[in-house]
Amino acid sequence: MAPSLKVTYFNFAGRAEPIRLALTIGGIDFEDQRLSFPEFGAMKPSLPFGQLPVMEIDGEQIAQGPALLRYAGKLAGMEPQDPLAALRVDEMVLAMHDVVALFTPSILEPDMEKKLEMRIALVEETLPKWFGMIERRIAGGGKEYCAGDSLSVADLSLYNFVKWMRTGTLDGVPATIMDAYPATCAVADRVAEHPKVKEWNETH
Ligand SMILES: N[C@@H](CCC(=O)N[C@@H](CS)C(=O)NCC(=O)O)C(=O)O
Repeated sequence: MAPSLKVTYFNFAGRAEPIRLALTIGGIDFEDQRLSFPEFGAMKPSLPFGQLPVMEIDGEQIAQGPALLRYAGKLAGMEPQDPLAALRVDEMVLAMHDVVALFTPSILEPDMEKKLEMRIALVEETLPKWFGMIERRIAGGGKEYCAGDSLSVADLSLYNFVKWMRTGTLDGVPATIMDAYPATCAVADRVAEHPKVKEWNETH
C-alpha cells in the first residue's frame, strides 16, 4: 500500500521544492504543509533536527532534504536501478546541496551592507567556482540530463537552484548570473518544460 506522506516546509520553494516536484512527477499523493515562521517556531523543538524540510511517512517524521529527495525519487520511480547511475545522481544532489548551503549565511545576515559584501563574494568567486565545475561535469557527461539520459532528482535540484537565481530576488545577485552556464541552463529548461512541472508551476 502507498505510504501516507506529508511534506512540511515554509511557503516557498527552497529545500522542499525538488521533493514536492519528484512526488508530483511520480503522481504520488502527498500533503503539502506550508508553515508560517511562528508555526515553525512552535514546531521546531519537536522536529528531528530542529529544521525543515521534514516528511511524515505513515506518521513517522524524517528530516534531511537530500535524503528525503532521494526517497521521493524512489517512490516516483525516478531512481536508477544501476548503483553507479544512482551514485551519479547522488553526487549531483549533494553538490547542489553544498551550493545552496553556501548562500545560507548571506540569507540570514540582517545587516544589508554585510549581506551585499557576502553576495559580491558569492557572485564573483563562489558561484563561478562551483558552477564552472558543475557545468564541466554536465557538458562533459554529454547526456540530456545532469546525471544521465533520464530525468532524475538531481535535475530537480539543479532546476530549483537555477530558477531561484533567475528570479533576481536575491539582493546583489543578477538574474542573468546563470547565463554563463549553458549546459546547466539547458537541463534546467528541459525540467521546466516537463508537463507535470509546468502544471505545478501554474498552480503554485
Ligand atoms: N541539512 C538540512 C538543512 C535544513 C535547513 O537548513 N533548513 C532551514 C530552512 S531552509 C531551517 O530549517 N532553518 C531554520 C532553523 O535552522 O532554525 C537539510 O538539508 O534538510
